[in-house]
Amino acid sequence: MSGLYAPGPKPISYNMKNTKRHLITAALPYANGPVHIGHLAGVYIPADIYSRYLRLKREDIIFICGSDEHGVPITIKARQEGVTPQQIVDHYHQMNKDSFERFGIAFDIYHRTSHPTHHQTASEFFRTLYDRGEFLEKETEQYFDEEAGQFLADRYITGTCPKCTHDQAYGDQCENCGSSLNATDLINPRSTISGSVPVRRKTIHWYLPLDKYEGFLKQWILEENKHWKPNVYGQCKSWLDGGLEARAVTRDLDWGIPVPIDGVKGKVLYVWFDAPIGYISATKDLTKNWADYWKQDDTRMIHFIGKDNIVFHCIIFPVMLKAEGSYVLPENVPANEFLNLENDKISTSRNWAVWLHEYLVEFEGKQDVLRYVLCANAPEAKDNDFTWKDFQARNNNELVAILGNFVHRALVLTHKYFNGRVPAPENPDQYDKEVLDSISSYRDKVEDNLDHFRFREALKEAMNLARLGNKYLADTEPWKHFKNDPGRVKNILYTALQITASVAAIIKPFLPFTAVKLEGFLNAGEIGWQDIGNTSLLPVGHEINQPELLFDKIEDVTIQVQLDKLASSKKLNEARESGLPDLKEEVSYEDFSRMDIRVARILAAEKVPKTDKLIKLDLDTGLDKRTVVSGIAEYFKPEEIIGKQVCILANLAPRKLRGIVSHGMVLLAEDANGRLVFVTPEEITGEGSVVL
Ligand code: B3M
Ligand code: ZN
Repeated sequence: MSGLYAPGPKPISYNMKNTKRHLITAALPYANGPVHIGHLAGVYIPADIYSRYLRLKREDIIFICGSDEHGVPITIKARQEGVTPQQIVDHYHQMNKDSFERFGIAFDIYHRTSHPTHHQTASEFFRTLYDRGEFLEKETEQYFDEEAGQFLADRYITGTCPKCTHDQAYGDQCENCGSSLNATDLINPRSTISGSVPVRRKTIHWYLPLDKYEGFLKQWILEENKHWKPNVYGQCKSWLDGGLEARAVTRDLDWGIPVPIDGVKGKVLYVWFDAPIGYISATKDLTKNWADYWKQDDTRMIHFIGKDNIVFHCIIFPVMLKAEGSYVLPENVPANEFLNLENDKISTSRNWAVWLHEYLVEFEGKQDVLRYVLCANAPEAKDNDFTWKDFQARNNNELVAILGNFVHRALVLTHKYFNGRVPAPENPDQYDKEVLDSISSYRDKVEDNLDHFRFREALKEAMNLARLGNKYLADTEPWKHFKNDPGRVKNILYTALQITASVAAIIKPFLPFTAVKLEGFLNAGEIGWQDIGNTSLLPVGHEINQPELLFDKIEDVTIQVQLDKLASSKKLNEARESGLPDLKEEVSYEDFSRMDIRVARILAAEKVPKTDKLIKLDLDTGLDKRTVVSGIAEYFKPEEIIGKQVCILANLAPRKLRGIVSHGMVLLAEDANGRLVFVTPEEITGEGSVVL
């Protein structure tokens, strides 16, 4: 079973029933970092479950995603790493695409917004609105970093949020209260490039007049979309109650889609203008029938997103689509809240996360365990917490003890008593019949929950079918009856095997890898969604394969490794907060060995006149006598250090300090508060001893 991938996307356009076609989108992750469990629980797992479910029902559905490759977060990352933005997006696009695929997130296409199709689609979209006079052209004053010589848009600027006073709000959004902001709203703005206080400069931009669409939005959301999730509806309502303003949809940046107006240079489309158009571009590159999905009224467009994206998908993008006029609007936007990790906010910069690409290596073959835990624990109505202990408990007590145990017992007993062949039921009793009759009701409950985006409940109902099987075997105890009543055991295993076959289908949207394995054990080909509840799915005499374990127990040591990893992130974060600098970049042994570090004795010491910090030292290095100037006067009195042995970097190129030539450098240890002590040999040793 190694190298097993989830069943991939099925060919599109089944169109078997005459129902709506579904256009399912999942937020395009920024290609500036890897995907973590917060993204998965919030967006990709529910979106994938939903898409798989619709495919299983043979609906006409496409599932769209891709990398968001523009915007300031990308350029900031590139600047930090000293590479080009294109190198950053190439790296993370490939990484995230691979991780999603290996994790069984079965997109029909994973596109990217640096793709020419997208540049063209987004430019045309802008141009249509521009030509129609939809935008306001305004000259305003924007913040400009004089040191960096550039305008500061979005994440290039931070300051205090005017709404909630959070002091790390960005120029486009406050992540604390979710408000969407203009850079000029920030209190105490600072440049994130140079740290300097920016000045204002005049610049021209194009604005989308959201205020003009307030009436439309109020009618469409507040009246016609009352069925949206309360968290989504509530956020939209508070936006609309607060009143909308025109929003700039262009920026003074050099990374992005150039503003398609003649004579305009150095300006690009705002990332949140182009990114959602990425859904359209992706569809174009997926199918030549793309317009059916985007422009026909019988399309059901569903956006899966996290709560920080609500305003963009419920207000701004719909206004863009409405203004353009030929596109459908979303039918629903089932946004989730946030997932925390071990009681703390997931954070990339603090390395407080479980990264998907690492999980896939460290928990090879256990994709479904994480899929299960993140769905069972999804932040559907409120923020929720992921803990490794809960991960372990859900694996051991639910996947192993309920699902795995039931399936294993049913299959192993069939091999033991009936040579792996489905036995013929003989006079089934009331209990057998009731159990078989109830199977289809589990499908109904799963469907009802999935239809309403209640993924946790849906998963619970799917697991309840395995629970039913487990309870049935525990109640009927076939292992006790085989000797005296083999006919009874035939009924029991016949029933248990039929449940198992339905289990294989009902878990498909949630646990696709496990479903494939289970189908393999049952040797019955693909079991369809409509087959759930069919009480003769495995015909009498059908031969099943030898089963393996579906799940194995996760031991404490495995969990401890993960907890230790988080503990080291915590320690590092605390060290940083206390003022200790980060570790420097790795050096080779050759680099290190070029440093000539020696033990020397201080022969004489005196303060350098007219300075606060400098002391002039005369040293005996064993090889020579020399002068070194050191910035230690705040911590040591010259007369107290004469005679001491210290370590020095002896081959540092001479430097002139206050007119004195310093030949080398005394080594000092500086703590988080800036206090200095000498690095000295632990015992007296010969001058000139080499530090290795
Ligand atoms: N890249 C923001 C995010 O990853 C953004 C989503 C775009 S969806 C069109 O949260
Ligand atoms: Zn705020």
